[in-house]
Amino acid sequence: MSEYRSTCDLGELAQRVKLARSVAVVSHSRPDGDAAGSILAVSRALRLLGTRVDAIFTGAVDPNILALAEAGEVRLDTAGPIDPLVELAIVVDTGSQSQLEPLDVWLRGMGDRVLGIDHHARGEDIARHRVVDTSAASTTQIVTRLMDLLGVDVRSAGPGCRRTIAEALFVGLATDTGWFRYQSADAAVFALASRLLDAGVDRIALYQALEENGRVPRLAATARALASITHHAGGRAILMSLSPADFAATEATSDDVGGVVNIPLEIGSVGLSVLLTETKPGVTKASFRSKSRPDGTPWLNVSDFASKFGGGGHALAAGARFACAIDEARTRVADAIARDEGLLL
Ligand SMILES: [Mn+2]
Repeated sequence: MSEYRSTCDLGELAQRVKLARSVAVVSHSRPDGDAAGSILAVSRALRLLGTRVDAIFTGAVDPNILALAEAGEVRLDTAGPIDPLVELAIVVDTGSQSQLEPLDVWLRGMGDRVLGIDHHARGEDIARHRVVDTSAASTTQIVTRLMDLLGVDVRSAGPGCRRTIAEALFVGLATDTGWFRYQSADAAVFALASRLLDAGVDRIALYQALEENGRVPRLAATARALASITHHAGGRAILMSLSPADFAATEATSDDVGGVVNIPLEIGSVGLSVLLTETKPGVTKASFRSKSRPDGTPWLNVSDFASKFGGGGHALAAGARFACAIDEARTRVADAIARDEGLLL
């Protein structure tokens, strides 16, 4: 496995994109705001340039995320593009083999015709030609630079689509910075936000559509997650879990509990929050969240912490998957916290 870093610059990437007549744009399974925003921004721009674009969302897609796309703009859950003449694959917001699993066979078949645009610190050699900028707050921040290199006006809507490229870029920027609260929301992020608001983005409507549009089962599931809290590392770490029985009893799905992992960080003395969910028997997902100390450094780099379990992400937000039931996963995470307790001081 080669090191996960840029293998070319964005200008070279733009040249390759310009030459392709047919591309597929993909990202990780269960796309979040940045994955979906990046796919939509790139596909809207390329369609404007006359390129044939297959925009693909894989995995179970949160309905609020799906609603960012217009009818017919993206295809769901597929092993690859319908068009066999696709010349280029553009992978955005991930370089992780496990997150691209539904597209694995097709991507391998594409060989060196895979381009990557990402801001994660870890990944595999899937996109031979890639730009990895870990200083970017969102992948859409890098995609904006690509738009500028392609000479595409972000105020444009996609062809046959009322929604603009700017809106898709903003969604990624806003969601990946916790709506401009995280450490990553620096002056460049606010400058880009300003540019996108100038381009007509309705941030209130987007906030409501994404963050104030939950389903009722969220409340009961949140109550169960909070009731499951155990304190670790002298109270500096919190573990929560939602078992298959919890999901069944509350009629909630994993989409309904997005952001619940952040709640314990509202407590001043808590620097690590973990939520474990078992939605498929024998498969447990862990979400890890930390927050900044007053000096700006993370309480705990949860990307490093998640990598102990084969996961990854960002310094303050990361995840991992366990091939075991929730109780065993909970024990493994609690043991790792106990070993790492010193890091949380
Ligand atoms: Mn991202």
